[in-house]
Order: sequence, then structure tokens, then C-alpha cells
Amino acid sequence: MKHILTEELLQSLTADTPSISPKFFYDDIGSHLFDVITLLDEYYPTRTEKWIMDTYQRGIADAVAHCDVLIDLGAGNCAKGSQLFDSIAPKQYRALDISKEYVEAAVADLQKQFPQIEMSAHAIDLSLPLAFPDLQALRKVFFYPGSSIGNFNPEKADQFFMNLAHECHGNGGLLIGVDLVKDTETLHLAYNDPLGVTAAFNLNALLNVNRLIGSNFQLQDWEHYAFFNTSLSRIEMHLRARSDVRVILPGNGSQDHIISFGVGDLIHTENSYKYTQEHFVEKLRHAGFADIQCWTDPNKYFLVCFAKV
Ligand code: AVI
Repeated sequence: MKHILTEELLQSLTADTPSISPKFFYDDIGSHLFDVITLLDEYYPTRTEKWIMDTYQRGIADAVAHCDVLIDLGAGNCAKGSQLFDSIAPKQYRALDISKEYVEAAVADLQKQFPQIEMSAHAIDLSLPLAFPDLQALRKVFFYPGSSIGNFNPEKADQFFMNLAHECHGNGGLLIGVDLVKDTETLHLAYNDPLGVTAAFNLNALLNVNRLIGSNFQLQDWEHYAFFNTSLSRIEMHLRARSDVRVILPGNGSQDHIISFGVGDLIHTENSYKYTQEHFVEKLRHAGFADIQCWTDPNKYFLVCFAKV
């Protein structure tokens, strides 16, 4: 595993645009830092999505109409998914997450509170195609909140939607939350909070990489850099070298790899795409969803859609 990760990081860090995959954000510390980000005044997506979900609970439940299985993609602690139990009354709840242990523990707790719902927990990698052959005959509602779709590049998002539209097997849909394009200052602040939590979240990826492969990134050599790229409609997060830096990636038996960065060089760590409502609805339609209902907040900061096949 260590060897595979070293290879992956060696490739990504020596590419024309050096990068570290955003998956390296989410170790224990990173997951906690992300939870803190969602509490920040500047990070509006989480509370705005919750406002929309709470305010339009009835309308959303009416749009969903009937749900045999609620499939929570990226369930985490299952808090958002379980908020839907009262209003859409699923018969089954399938919680999927990259971390099997985490989601299993959450589902075990939830099952005690909702014994009438059949529950299961599964590990998934959302970058791979999903298939639910055992659920073909049932009405499925996929749930993908939090604008996690913004972290996919647009082509990957299209493939993901096509995959889900297909897996509805003609019955069901996708309930999804997405962050909308807005003034640059609001976007900038959401990813450059004055307390520095997002900076810590970004920098922690280096510590996680050090822990995983034994590299020697030094935090004082790097700084958080995030901005809204208007032409690509995305927040870009980078780590910027504060001086000339040499990083050693252990060779695991063979020679160590040394990677040099000059002052100001960037390591790209994340994209967070922002959509207009029209563009997002068009993407869903293009993927095969026929009937799309949307809810937003008064500022039009965030969008929740139920896309039915
Ligand atoms: C998880 N994802 C939707 C967050 C976002 O806004 O793109 C990750 C994040 N990165 C920095 N702050 C939050």
C-alpha cells in the first residue's frame, strides 16, 4: 500500500502541474478540520443547504413521492441522510462511504433509533462506477448533499450522473445539493477564513502524506493559497512554496526520490466547481434525468435538486 501511494504521489508531484489528490485531506485530523469548516460563518454551503432542506422539507418529500431505498452516497456519520427519514420514510437505508468502519458504526447507532428501516453500510469509491443489481425492482433515491459534486471535474460529474440515472432503472431519482456561482468576495472568504481553519485543512494534507509514505514535507515551507478561477468557475486550492524546498520521498528499498520546488511554486490540492442553476439542471437533463425540481435560498447561494428519471 505504502509503495503504491509513493508511486502515485511521485507521479502527481512531478507532473507539469504538481498536485496532491484531495483524498489526502481526510485523515482523522482532516475530517475533524472539515467538520469545523462547516461551522464557520464564512463557509455558507453547509448551513444554507440545511436551511433549504428544512424550509422545503414538505415540497422535497412530495417530489420524492415514494422511496423504497435511500442510498446515501458519502454518508459519513449519516446525520444528513437520517434527517430525511421522517419526511420521505424510506423502507431501506443504504449508507455508502469511503471509510467502512466509520459508516458501519454510524449505521449501527442509527438502526437502534429506527428499527423499522432495514439498514446496511458499505465502503465505496465514488470515482468508480456504481451498480446496484439487487435493487433493480425498487424505487431508489440517491442522496448526494454538501456540494461534494463540486469536487468532481465537470466531465467526471457528467459520467457520475449518467451512472446514477442508469442505476435508477426507470424508477427513482437523485436528491443533490450544489454550490452556486456568486460574488467572488463571498466565494473567496469561504475558502480563506480568517481563523485559518481552511489553511490548516489544506496544509494537513502534507502531514498526512508524511505519515503515509514517510516523506519530509515541512509545514513552515508551505502556505495555503485559494482563489476563484472565474473562467473555469471553480475555487482552486493550492499549497505554495514559501522558499526553495527539497522534499524526499523514501524509495522503499530502492533509491529515495528528491523533488525540488522553487519559491512560489504550487501544489494543486483541490477544485471546487460552482455552477449556475441553468447549467446544473442542463447537466442533469443531459445525463438522462427527465423531471428536475429545484429549491434555493433567498440569496441564491446554494441549490438543492430532485432529479427524477
Ligand atoms: C467537501 N467539499 C464539498 C468541500 C468544498 O467546499 O469543496 C471541501 C472544502 N475544501 C475547502 N473547504 C471545504
